[in-house]
This record gives sequence, structure tokens and C-alpha cells, in this order.
Amino acid sequence: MMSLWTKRWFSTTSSLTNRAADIGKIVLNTKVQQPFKSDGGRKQRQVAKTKKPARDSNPPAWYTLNQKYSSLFSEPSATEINSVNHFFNSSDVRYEWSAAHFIDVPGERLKEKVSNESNGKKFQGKTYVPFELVNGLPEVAFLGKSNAGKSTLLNSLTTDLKQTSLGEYARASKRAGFTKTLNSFNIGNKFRIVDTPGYGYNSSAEQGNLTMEYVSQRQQLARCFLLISGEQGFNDMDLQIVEFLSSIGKPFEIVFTKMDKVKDLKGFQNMNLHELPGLPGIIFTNSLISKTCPKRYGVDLLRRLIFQSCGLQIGTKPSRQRK
Ligand SMILES: Nc1nc2c(ncn2[C@@H]2O[C@H](COP(=O)(O)OP(=O)(O)O)[C@@H](O)[C@H]2O)c(=O)[nH]1
Ligand SMILES: [Mg+2]
Repeated sequence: MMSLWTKRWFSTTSSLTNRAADIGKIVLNTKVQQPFKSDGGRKQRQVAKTKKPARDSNPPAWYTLNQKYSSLFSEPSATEINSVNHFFNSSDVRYEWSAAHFIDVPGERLKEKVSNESNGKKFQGKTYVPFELVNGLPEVAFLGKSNAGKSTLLNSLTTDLKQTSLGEYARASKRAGFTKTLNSFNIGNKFRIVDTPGYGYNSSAEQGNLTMEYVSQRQQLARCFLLISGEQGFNDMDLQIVEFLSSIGKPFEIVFTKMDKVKDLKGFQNMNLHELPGLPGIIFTNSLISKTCPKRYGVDLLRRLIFQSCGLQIGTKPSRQRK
């Protein structure tokens, strides 16, 4: 059954242009096949059983998908990777705000007030522009279905890759029952990662509206990251988001999460998602480690992409360091 949320996405995107319809076709073609479907899973399970676990130094087979679908990017140099990893490992990560309504997002009420004043506020003979409006940190937003792994990815990004267990920055929001809100985390006082309410199961139209309003109106939102569970693949709701983002011209990336759980890569071999206009990259990652996936892979690529999205130069240091 279609949730209210989905209906809302449908109604919002029903006036899309032909270009967006073509985009839909591209995305639909990429539907990732569910592993273990055709024969009840017996064949694939056997293959998975006999496969040797990847050695620590060897990336798992799925990791090569990052290269395959990142043709528009140059391979990051060791210096870049080290510098960006250092930034994330040493940054203070601070839960900053939650908002159930777009107007409650810091700066938005003020922005509305200022834009409603016909001549702008005069200050000592000069035009006065409030600090918050010109100096908002860049933001990136995580979008995705409930359970896509948004909170876990946020924790993975902000935890040193040498650590085997993740930090729990995003959990603070869960405990406080903030899952219906936008939740913002300040990273080293250089940018913010905004976790959005998941769509699909247990979501509501209200949360959908909140996310859409934030995505389309927030000036400092530098880029959206659409998270898709690699285990589940793309569905119609994800497609609605892709169409929505394309129709408003918002730059976005796709991140396949939980790749450690994917046994059959067939569905990923011939995707044409990277042909979407303005879609620079697809990243494949795992946020949890296991015997077959003893490291977190793709995290450094994603860290660099976030860094670039926020316009931060390689070598930038956090303004607030972790204690
Ligand atoms: N195996 C595996 N599980 C994951 C991964 N990322 C998230 N999960 C699990 O998926 C579930 C949902 O994750 P969560 O981050 O809460 O999803 P959210 O609703 O999008 O914030 C949790 O049980 C996580 O432990 C991953 O990379 N690998
Ligand atoms: Mg979450």
C-alpha cells in the first residue's frame, strides 16, 4: 500500500517535465535484483558459503563498483585521502539542532522576517545583513528510506577507521525520540550533516513535507546524499526522490549502504544511474564490519565527496577539535 508520504511525493512530482520522465526510465532500469529470489536462494547461498572471506588487506569484490561508477571523478591521491580522513578523525562532532518544522531550522525564521521587510533593515546608514544569513555553515543532507542506514553512516563517517566499534553521535537523536525531525550534526565547525526523517515504513506526509521543504528551500544545503540499502536496492519511493531532486535541480549523490550484506552483485553490474544529468557519483560502502568485510570500505571516498561538496579545500583543519 502506498503511504501518505509516497502519495505526497507522487503528487509533487506529477507535473514533472519529459526530461524527468526520462530520468525515471533510467532509474527504473537499474532496479537491483534481490539476492536469494529465483530459486529460494539455494544456489547463491552455496556460492556464498564456499567463498573465502576477504582478507583484511584485500577489498571485497563489491568495492570495485566504486571505480566503475566514479568515472567522472579523479582517483583521490593518498595525500587527499589522508588529509580528509584526518579531518574527520579529529573533528569535534556535535549534535546541534532538531527541527520538526522548516521554520524552526536555525536562521529560517530570521530569513523570513528579513525578506518580509520591504526595504531591508537599515543600520547606521548601511544595509544590515544578519550574521546568520551570510555565515551559515554549508550543510549536506542524508535522505533515504527508514532503515537505509542513515544514522549508522553518520556514525561511521565520524568514527576513526581504525576503530572497530562506531561512535554513537547519531544515537542521541534516537534516544530523544527525534526521528520525526531533521537532526543536525556539526562536524568540526566547518559543515553540518543533516539527518532527515526516513520515508516508507512508519513515516508520514508531514515528515515528507518537512524534508522536501528543507531540501528545496535551505540556502546553505550544498548537496543531498540519497542512501539506498544495497541489500534492498532501488524502489519506487527512491525513484520519486530522484525525480524530485532532478526537477528542482538539486545536486545529489547516491550512496549504497550495507554492501557487506550483498551476496550477489549481478544487479549492480549494469546500472545506468550515473547517466542521470548532474549526478556526479555513486558510492558503495559498508558501515559495519564482519568476518567477510573486516573493514569499513568506501568511507574515505564518501568523506572526500562531502568535503568537496561543502567547498572545503584539501588540508582544511577543523575549527573545533575532538577532545
Ligand atoms: N550489516 C550492516 N548493517 C547496517 C549497515 N548500516 C546500517 N545497518 C543496520 O541497519 C539498521 C538500520 O540502520 P539505521 O542507521 O538506524 O537506519 P536509518 O533508519 O536510515 O537511520 C540497523 O540495525 C543498523 O545496524 C551496514 O553497513 N551493514
Ligand atoms: Mg536514523
